[in-house]
Amino acid sequence: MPVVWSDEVLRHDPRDEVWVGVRTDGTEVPARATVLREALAAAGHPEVGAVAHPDDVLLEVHEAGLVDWLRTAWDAWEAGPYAAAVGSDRVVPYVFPTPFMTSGMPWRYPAATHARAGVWCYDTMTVVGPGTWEAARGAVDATLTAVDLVLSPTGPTRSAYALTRPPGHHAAPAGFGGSCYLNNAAVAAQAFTHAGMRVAVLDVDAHHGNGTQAVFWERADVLYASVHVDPGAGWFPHVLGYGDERGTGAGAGATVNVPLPPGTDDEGWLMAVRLLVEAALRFDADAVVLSLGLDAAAHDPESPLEVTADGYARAGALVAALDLPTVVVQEGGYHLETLGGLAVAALKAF
Ligand code: SP5
Ligand code: ZN
Repeated sequence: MPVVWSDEVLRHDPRDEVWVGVRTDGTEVPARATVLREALAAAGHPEVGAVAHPDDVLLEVHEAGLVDWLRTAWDAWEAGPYAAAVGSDRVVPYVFPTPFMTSGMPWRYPAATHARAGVWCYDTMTVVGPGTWEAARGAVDATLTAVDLVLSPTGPTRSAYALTRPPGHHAAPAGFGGSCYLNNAAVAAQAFTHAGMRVAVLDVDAHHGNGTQAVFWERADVLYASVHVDPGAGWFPHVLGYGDERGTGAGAGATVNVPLPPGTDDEGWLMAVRLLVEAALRFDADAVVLSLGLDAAAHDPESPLEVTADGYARAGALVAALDLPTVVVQEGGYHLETLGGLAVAALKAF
């Protein structure tokens, strides 16, 4: 299975996250990509370089305002000048100008970069620094290159893995967060639809992919199906990912959520993965995007699920058995010591 790689993905380093007012070590670190790359190479997966792609598919997934802000935020922060005045070399929002703040009164786009950040970013953990844009955009290029490989009529590959970082599934059309900036999986699915395909996005990250769900909420041609820790039990993204969210309008029934209680292990998790695969079959999908979060694993610091490497291997086998053109997109997974082995296990069956 080709592993699509871009050096750009290493350029984003959150360094710290502000979580509930506490400055903690960043979890979504560049070393994640390095350990994944090394483990997949050692397992014999060939590497393919990402090819630059234009913005067109990206701009079908995200509003231009979000993309423009991400592209320019770091330069604006430096030009501020804020870096010295504020004493931070990362852009972190502190005001969130929600509709509840303006209560129907006129809304203005704020002038300060740190206020604009809160227009587009919905949490305090997803900071912008030097290289954040380049990494997120490089991950999109890696994703689109993986789609090209799978769609190529002469290509020898029916599946490809995009080693994407930062991850993407929490990034919505006009709002980003959860360590995500641009939605790689949604870009892959949208690219497949240009080939006239019906697409099943299967999301096994420990967290609900609220961003991907938002992109396709009203779409009949893309199924979004996710297994994740129950947001109702107090887990990120807190307000979405409940079992009664099923899509609306043309997309009614094309969203499937299987929330699981904290502590769920292989058996319960794999039963849910089977439900996602069955949903893809019922949907009559022509292509699959697998949002491969490895943070459902037992040792992961960001989730309370208890999946083993064997569980990931069996989940990969269930998805591979669909025998459809498949792009695997890397999402979360933060335990550096086990991350590589989990990825190798998940891809074994492809
Ligand atoms: C893509 C993905 O897996 N995003 C997950 C984001 C969830 N993070 C929310 C909770 C963050 C709490 N982190 C505490 C430890 C910080 N070092
Ligand atoms: Zn996650």
